[in-house]
Amino acid sequence: MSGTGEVEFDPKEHQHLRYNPLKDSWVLVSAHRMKRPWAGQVEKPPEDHVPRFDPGNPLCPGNTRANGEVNPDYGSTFVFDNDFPALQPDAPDPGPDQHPLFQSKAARGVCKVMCFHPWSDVTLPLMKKEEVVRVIDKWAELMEELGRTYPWVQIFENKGATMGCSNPHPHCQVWASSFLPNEPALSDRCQRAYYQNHREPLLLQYARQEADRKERVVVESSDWLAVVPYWATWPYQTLLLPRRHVLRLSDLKAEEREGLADIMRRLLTKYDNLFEVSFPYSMGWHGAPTGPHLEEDNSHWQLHAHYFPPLLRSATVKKFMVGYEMLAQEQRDLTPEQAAERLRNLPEEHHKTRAHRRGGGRGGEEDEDVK
Ligand code: H2U
Repeated sequence: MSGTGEVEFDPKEHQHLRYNPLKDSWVLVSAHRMKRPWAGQVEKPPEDHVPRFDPGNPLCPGNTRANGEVNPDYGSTFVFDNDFPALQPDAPDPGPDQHPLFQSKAARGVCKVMCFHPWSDVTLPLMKKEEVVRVIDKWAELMEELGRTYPWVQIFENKGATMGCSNPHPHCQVWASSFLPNEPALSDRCQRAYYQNHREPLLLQYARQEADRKERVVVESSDWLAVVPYWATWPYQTLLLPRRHVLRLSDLKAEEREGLADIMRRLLTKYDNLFEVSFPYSMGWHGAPTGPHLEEDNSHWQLHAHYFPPLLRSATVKKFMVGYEMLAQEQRDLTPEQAAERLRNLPEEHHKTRAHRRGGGRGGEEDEDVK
């Protein structure tokens, strides 16, 4: 089947496929679907009033965790071993099974939880820049420490109940594994193949193209770039990456870490301002594999973070990745350019700070501390 040739193609009106070079897969873009009325599920808006300290919250300073350990009275970041780890260092090998349909392998590792801040009522965009730099330094430290032996260290943050986050305290998780998980393994293959064909890292060339084309840029600085990728699946998905060729978080220089803290705060402030809620998402870092791969040539890799936020139309209507996405392929409802434009045009002052400045904020003493 071919197009009629009479109507000029408009990505906002005409469905089409876009290629994701990091996953070697296609996404169906059908922006005209945003016009349909919504009578489906409505989420509960994210909790807006979180107490700064909750004596019952196991992530707060001085509180007792599930395993009976008492948290120190920490004043910055705090890392502890997950009391319910999905990966443990000493699991035995599953026995061999010669049948190709019943394959298994050993899986070992460690799972850590990292609190970003002693207060439960702040999130990264509401933290001071130097506090965010401390989070980045700790990420880099964990990456280096766990990456000495483990081939993959996944740093990820689930934010908001919509993304399965069980605790409002600002935190992320770090899982180090004895194997390269599916997503980074696919990304590794794709970046390697691109590098072999083009003699330049895929994401370095991509960042340069996006910086020139501008239409999908959300925020940028001399060192960093955040775009809604051309192949984005989630409505307001973004890709955050350095402009310089950097393999891993631990390779970032001090000034690049400061720049990262800045751009993260700008991006996440825009996210929160979009629907004036603490924006839920899952995010995580991808960089060159570690452990035994540290000695290999990983020039095809470029460090980057993926942000996958589920909200689509409002604070209460999210995108469902269900029927077609599960059984056929990923599909999105507004173009990445439309999403980028919306985010780009939002103010860089957090709506809570603005409300506080205008005297209409949450009120009370705590506003003193909204940065
Ligand atoms: P999530 O909200 O992203 O699920 O992270 C919270 C993690 O904290 C979760 O993995 C761990 C949970 O296992 N946790 C502990 O290790 N100890 C506790 O006492 C409570 C929560």
